[in-house]
Formats: sequence, structure tokens, C-alpha cells
Amino acid sequence: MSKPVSRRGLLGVGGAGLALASASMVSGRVQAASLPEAPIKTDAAAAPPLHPNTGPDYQPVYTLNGWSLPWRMNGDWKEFHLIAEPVVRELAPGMRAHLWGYNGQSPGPTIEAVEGDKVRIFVTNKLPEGTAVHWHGQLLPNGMDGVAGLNQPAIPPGKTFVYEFILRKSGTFMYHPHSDEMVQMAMGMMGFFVVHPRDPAERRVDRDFVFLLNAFDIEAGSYVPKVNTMLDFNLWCFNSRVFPGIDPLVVRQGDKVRVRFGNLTMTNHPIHMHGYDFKVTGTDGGWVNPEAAWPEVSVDVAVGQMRAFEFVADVPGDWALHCHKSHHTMNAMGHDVRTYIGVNMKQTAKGIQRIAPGYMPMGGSGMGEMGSMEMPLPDNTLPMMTGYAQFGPVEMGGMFTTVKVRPGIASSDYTDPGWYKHPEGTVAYEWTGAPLPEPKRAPNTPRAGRGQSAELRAVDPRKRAPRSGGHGNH
Ligand SMILES: [Cu+2]
Repeated sequence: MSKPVSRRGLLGVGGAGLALASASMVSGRVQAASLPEAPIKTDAAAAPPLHPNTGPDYQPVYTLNGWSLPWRMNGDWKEFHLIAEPVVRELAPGMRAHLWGYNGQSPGPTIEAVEGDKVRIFVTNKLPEGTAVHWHGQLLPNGMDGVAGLNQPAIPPGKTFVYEFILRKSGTFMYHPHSDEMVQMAMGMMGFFVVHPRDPAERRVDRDFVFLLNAFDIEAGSYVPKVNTMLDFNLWCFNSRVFPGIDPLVVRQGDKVRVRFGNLTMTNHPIHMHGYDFKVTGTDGGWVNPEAAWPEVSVDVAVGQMRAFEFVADVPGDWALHCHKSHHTMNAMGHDVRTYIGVNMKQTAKGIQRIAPGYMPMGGSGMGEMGSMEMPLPDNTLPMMTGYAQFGPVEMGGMFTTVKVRPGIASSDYTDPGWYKHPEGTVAYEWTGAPLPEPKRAPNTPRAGRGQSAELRAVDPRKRAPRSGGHGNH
């Protein structure tokens, strides 16, 4: 159980982790002589799962494009150290955002611990304003709940506060500020908090993926999110990443897989996975009893909620996993772009090009063409839809990734296996026989009581109705 020494230079004081909730709480005053080290990670490559080297064993989670926060044991307390600070986050190759986060990243590192653990979390504020951390979903003493002003004073810039509580139950939790909350969450401050069951065999899975749903409004060519945006965000993220920057969920065929996510955006997200049906096994409030877990292929997660679903990965392939709101699988786009479907843009374009020589007509036959178009973009701006796969442009951005199921992957291996090699004869293919003759169309059905087909025309009610026409009462 207690594995040798340390990771990242942290000292594991072995064996102490078995202390249970029955051990008496100290009176909220730290006995430690020194602050625990606060590891920092600034790149967006996911760290391998962090196996516990002290305390009870568990199967660690895999945070997409993220990592788990190392800790130290101090007596029977598990001590973590979060630094709230400005960070630079690459949203996808080609775009970096200037955000606020924890320990070098947005979202902050995932905190993992075990049911019954006594956790002491140091929070140092390196932001230019006060903050506080709310442990979303945790059952804890009121004074540890992190609502600035209500449960504690805000942590002033430069100061460190200490949170201490016992993890009363296993499940899926989050942490985020509860102090100037709108601004601080719009800037990217949030993290995942996973509490593992005391018995590692309980609800055991082979792979356990976590990500937060978050959103930013960053104008083309700029770096800092607009913090007052309420709904019209333009970058929809898993863990402050957008497709094609989001890690695939790499899975060995036959693995039992859990996917957990929490929603800290301003709208709900129906998260949809292809190729499988799955069971919803966890919500904000805890685990669903196995006999009550319900089947879905999309699970909607409301603002502030967490969901976990599970499946056995028995079918290999590259399966899409994405938000089903189609605007959320797009990168920065102007929502005031007009719809030109059905318009012959060629004629119009000639006129416009006389005035604006670089003008490119778009949208007359849909917008898919944008997926393969190389257009000049402002600096630090991602194309609206991007990302190529083996058959061409995927025409998506935002909240989209893939579950890559392959046989024979090592249990600790999460490296991208590349695109799926389809067995012969299992890919949709082009018909090359005789073309379809003009299809027979059903004749228009006459409307009841009328001997003629209806003609519909738009009428401006401010003007007199046209003299003839098959509508109106006259
Ligand atoms: Cu969505």
C-alpha cells in the first residue's frame, strides 16, 4: 500500500494515511512547521495517473490535458497546496489565453483523496484580488465551505488560508472560487476533486477520465477573456482546451471505463458518446445504486452539476465524444454571420470584390468548406472549425474529442494510438454504379376544401394585400 518515497520532491510520510475519520480533528490550527511544497505545471500535456505512494490505495484518474496534485502526509492529515495565480493556457496549438488558475494551469490540478481521509488544503492567493475556495459537493463544516464573506473572510492577495475537513463520502466533486465568482470563473479558476472509495475494489474501473466543461469569450486576436459575458461565449472547452487540442480518451479494448465531468459554464451541455450506450453511475449527490443506474447515449449536465457514466469498451474504433449543442463544437465564431444557404454568392461577390478585393464568398452551400479553408486569421485566433482526421477535415472545434478503443494497450498507456485502422469492408463507401434517375415525387396534396394547391407568400401587414394570390380571406 505505501509505496516508496516521493514524486516531484514531495516527502511521503509513509503509513500515516490509514488514519480514519474517527481520529480527532484538531481545532482548525495547523501543526505543521512549514507549508507543503506547491508543485506547478504549466504545459497542457496530460500527466500520467498519479498512483498513491502513501495512504490507502486507489485507482487514480486521468485528467484530460491536466494532472493530479501531489500531497504530503503530516501525521494523519493529507496536505495539499493550491496557488491561485495568473496562468497562460494553450487552448489548442495556435492559441494561448491569459487566464487565472491554480498551480500553473486552468483548470487547476485534480485533487484526489480517499473517503475518510483528513485533508488540509493550503490556498495561497497570488491574484491581484481576494479569493476563496468552495469545495463543491463536499459535506464539511460550514466554516470550510469557502463562500467569502459568509463562511470566511476572502483570502487577501499574498496570504495563505487553510481548509481542513474529513472526506465523508466518495464521489465526484469540484472546487472553484466563491469570491468575485463571476470574474474568477470566467477567467478559468476551477478544478476537479475526486474522492475514491475506501475499498479500492468498490466501483473499480480500469480507466477513469475526468474533465471540466468551461467556456471563455476571447475576441479574435486577443488573449484575455471578457469577464462580463453571460451566454455568448465563443470558446467551449473541456479543461480549458478545444478540439483538436483535447486529449483523446485512450482505452484498451475490454476495459471498464468511467468518464466524469462537471459543468462550470453558464449553460447546460448534453454530452454525447458514439458507438456505445452507457450507464449513468454518478451525479453531484453521489453514486447511483447499480440497479438504478440508467442507460443513455447522451447525458445532459446542468450548470454546477457533475455526472459520471460507465461502459465496457468492447468495440474498437475512434468514437466521437462531444457536446451535442452544435455551436459548442465550434471555435470562436461571430454569431452575427448571416446565413447564405441557397444564395448564389458568385454574383454578389463580384460586386463586393470591386470594393473589397480580398473578399471571399462563403456559406452559399453550407459552412463545411470552412473546415478546409486556409484563411488569414488574426494572431492568437483559432479557425472556427478545425482538426483533421484520416478522412479529411472534421469540421468541428470546441467540445469535441474521441474515445480511441484499441486491443492490447498496456494498462498504464494513454499515448494516442493514431487513427483507427478499419477492417476491410467496414467503412461507408461511395456508390459507383448507375446514377439515381430523377426520383418520383408525390404530387402536392390539395388542401381540404380547396381545389387548388396553396401558394404561400410573405405579406407585409403594413401594406395592402396583393390583389391576387391564393391566401388571405378575400
Ligand atoms: Cu455544450
